[in-house]
Amino acid sequence: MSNYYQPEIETASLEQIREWQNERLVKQIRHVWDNVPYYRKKMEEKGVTPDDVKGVDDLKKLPFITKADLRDAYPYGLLGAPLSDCVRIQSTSGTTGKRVVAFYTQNDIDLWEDCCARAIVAVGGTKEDVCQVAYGYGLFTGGAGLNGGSHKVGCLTLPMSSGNTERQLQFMTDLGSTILCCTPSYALYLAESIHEQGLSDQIKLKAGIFGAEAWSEDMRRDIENKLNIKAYDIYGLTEITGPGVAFECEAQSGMHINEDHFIAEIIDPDTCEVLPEGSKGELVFTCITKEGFPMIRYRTRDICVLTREKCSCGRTHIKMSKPMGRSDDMLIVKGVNVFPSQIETVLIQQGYAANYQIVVDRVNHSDTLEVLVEMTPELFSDSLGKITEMEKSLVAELKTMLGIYAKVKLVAPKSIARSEGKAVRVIDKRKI
Ligand code: DLL
Repeated sequence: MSNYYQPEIETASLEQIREWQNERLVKQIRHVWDNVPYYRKKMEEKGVTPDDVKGVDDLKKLPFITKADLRDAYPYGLLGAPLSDCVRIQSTSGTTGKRVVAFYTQNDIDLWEDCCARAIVAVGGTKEDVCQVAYGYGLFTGGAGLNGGSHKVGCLTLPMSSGNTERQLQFMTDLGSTILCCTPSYALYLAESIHEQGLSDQIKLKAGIFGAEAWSEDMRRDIENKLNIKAYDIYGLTEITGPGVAFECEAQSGMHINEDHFIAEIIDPDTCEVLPEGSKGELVFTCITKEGFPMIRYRTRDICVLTREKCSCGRTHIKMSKPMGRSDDMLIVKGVNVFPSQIETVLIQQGYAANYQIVVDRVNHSDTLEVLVEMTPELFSDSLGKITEMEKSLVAELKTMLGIYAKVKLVAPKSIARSEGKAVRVIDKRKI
């Protein structure tokens, strides 16, 4: 068993976890008060001083940090360590507004890579594995995080980055990759390409670590069947480190949050009230060990549920559900809340792959919803003369799921533009 299964940490008692969190939180709050004027000002505005924070129970007294704060403080206003102690930046993949730039000291990189190493070990990774990292490298955190984690576990690491599918498949077959790390949409794309090229017999993959975008349980099953592997979820965000903030274990029922580094809360996104365990709401993180970019009560906008139920893997750290959407990009179409994951569920249940694009527009003051759905090659070759019928059937299923009419257009396999990184699922023309 690798060093990066850390039972003394990962299976610690709740009392022990709280003790670490209390001690580290108090230290972190004192540190930002003394060293980060932006935080001090926010705390002063709320009438809180470090003396008011004695442990996790006092977290709720502290102000939240949002993306708007990151924009205000861009680029250096939230630095928690001297710039000369920072050794790296990473940045978000967002296309609008200013990018988020996060700073890392060497300790930050170490703890981040430890978290990713834990994720790899949790899917059965050891130094005998060949780990193909097909997340983007560069400013995006996916490649860097899993690459570092893979090194720490001692896997043979293939730093492929995303894209160049031919090369991915060549290395995967020639070097016998056993673990694949990439976005779930790219995993599906690779699976389709493997199938088309008749390479299934030459693939040695046993597990995949997929995250960075929303994917449903149906999509998990689809990937598992197509690649004949176990598919595990991994969650994270640039502001908090990157991938590895939380990861799935063999139980595949929620992701353990690395609670020795991050304290998680769930709040009501409208009232900001802290909700009890088991409630659905917005996830908020506080970094208690990070130095360069120590986020305090950062509002992720991701909607999920936290549970501290006993896990069959033995880990005691609290679990988060798959994000069920975002408090800010949930679509409201004709007054109805629409989550892309609902549409995905219908498509997969109807035998389509999760390759789709949702286009929302406003015509004559009324919202329109259109779903472009890529056919699988099998459906495509079988579809002659049946397209209208197939589209009608999807319209009916979507109406049942969403409660509103969505126009459906079936398109040829691989005709929806793919970034080969994160899939562009939604085009909301009303905002342009
Ligand atoms: O996506 C970090 C990452 C890389 C996670 C590789 C997992 C694997 P950002 O680009 O900053 O960071 O985007 C963060 O992506 O707030 C979520 O909305 C979404 N997200 C990340 N992981 C998942 C997941 C990386 N497993 C934003 N399921 C987050 C659903 C996810 N959404």
